[in-house]
Amino acid sequence: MIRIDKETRLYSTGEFLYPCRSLESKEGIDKLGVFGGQPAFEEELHVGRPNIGNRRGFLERVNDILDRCWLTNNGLYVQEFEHKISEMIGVKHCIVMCNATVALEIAIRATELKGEVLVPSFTFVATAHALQWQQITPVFCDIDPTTHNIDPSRLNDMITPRTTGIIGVHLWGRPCDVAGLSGIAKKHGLKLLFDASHAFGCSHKGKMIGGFGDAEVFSFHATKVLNSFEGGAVVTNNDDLAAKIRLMKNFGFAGYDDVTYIGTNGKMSELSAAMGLTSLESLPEFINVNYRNYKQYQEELRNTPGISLLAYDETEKCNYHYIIFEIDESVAGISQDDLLKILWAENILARRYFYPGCHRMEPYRSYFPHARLLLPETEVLVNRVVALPTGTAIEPNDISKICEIIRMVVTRGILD
Ligand code: T4K
Repeated sequence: MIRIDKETRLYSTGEFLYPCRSLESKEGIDKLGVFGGQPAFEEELHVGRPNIGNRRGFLERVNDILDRCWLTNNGLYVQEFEHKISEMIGVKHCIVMCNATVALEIAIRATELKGEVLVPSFTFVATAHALQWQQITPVFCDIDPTTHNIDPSRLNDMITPRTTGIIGVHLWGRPCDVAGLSGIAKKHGLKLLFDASHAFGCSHKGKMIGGFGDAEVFSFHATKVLNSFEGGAVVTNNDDLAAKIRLMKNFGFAGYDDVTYIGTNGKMSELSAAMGLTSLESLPEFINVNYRNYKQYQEELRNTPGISLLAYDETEKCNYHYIIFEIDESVAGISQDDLLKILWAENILARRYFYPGCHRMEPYRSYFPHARLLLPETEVLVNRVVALPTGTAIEPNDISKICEIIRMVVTRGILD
């Protein structure tokens, strides 16, 4: 039920209470799902519905796997997937794995990180967990508010005798300041890894992401631009490191009875590799759709007060996989949280990635209760970022409807 109080100019429904510019401007607002209207979409729209490539091609590969009765352990499809990725990225070695979290853990172990490692807090929690899982302390560094990536200028003050490495995250597929991070790593003798989970198919200064630092890690999770159901990969140009990682992801086995390292089971199955190869064939098409969506969102949200869509550098290769905007509550007149409630009530399942920052998640919140004092930009950004639905499951009409709702909420009505 909507209640409109003419005296106070407040709209309210249950937990919502909004100052209203004028009652004349309410047209359409009372139709919103959050005020009891029909949701704009019958079915839920997700941020990252998986891209499904050529179904027939995939099923042929599945049949082939079953016919050959080779299901995992460095099968032919895994080898082909690795070869194709190396070729595409222009990197010497690609070792595919069961997911990016295990790939990160193995890359961290193989590069012998220990003690403390500098990471952004504004990332998916797997980046931090991959360290803590091995009793290595993630030391959270703030981000540059314009790039959303780790800010190299803050790192020097955070390096201690226990620091052994840096993990940069190419958030949203937008590259870190690679030169800045490499300079600091070199100066202090630190290892440099990149969590490139979002950045498959992206380039930096004309060079494909995957070839920077000591190693980089991709994710091929279902929700990523290229998916293998679950999956990930470490890519590196370092021969020794690659050999070690290859052993580690297979329990450390160098031969049938010969274990040379402590290892784990990080292997990718043939089924996943078949999906990965099928996705790879359709990658240009997926990226085209992402680009189309991005341009449409850009056009339709242009000049919406308090809403700034994150821009990609179109002179570089880019997968355009995340549609991200920042909301400035003081201009938009509505908070990130309330906007999300409105969108969810329309079945638009927008997300506030990566709220509230790793430093506010356990165990880090308990370990470092004052971490937020060193993370002012992260603290602001987690309350501003919203990810919108995109990918091949979203149609141009859907985008128009989503943008219409955002524009209506922000510009017409509910707020002072
Ligand atoms: N580093 C970074 C920077 C990362 O972003 C990630 C993963 C990693 C490391 C670790 O990579 P992996 O170990 O996962 O390979 C998702 C993904 O689960 C996660 O992989 C991803 N980052 C993160 C950014 O997003 P959520 O919180 O969105 O929940 P999830 O996976 O339940 O997906 C919800 C979305 O997808 C909705 O959009 C619903 C839809 N969905 C999901 C699946 C799995 C489908 O429609 N079909 C599906 O099969 O985490």
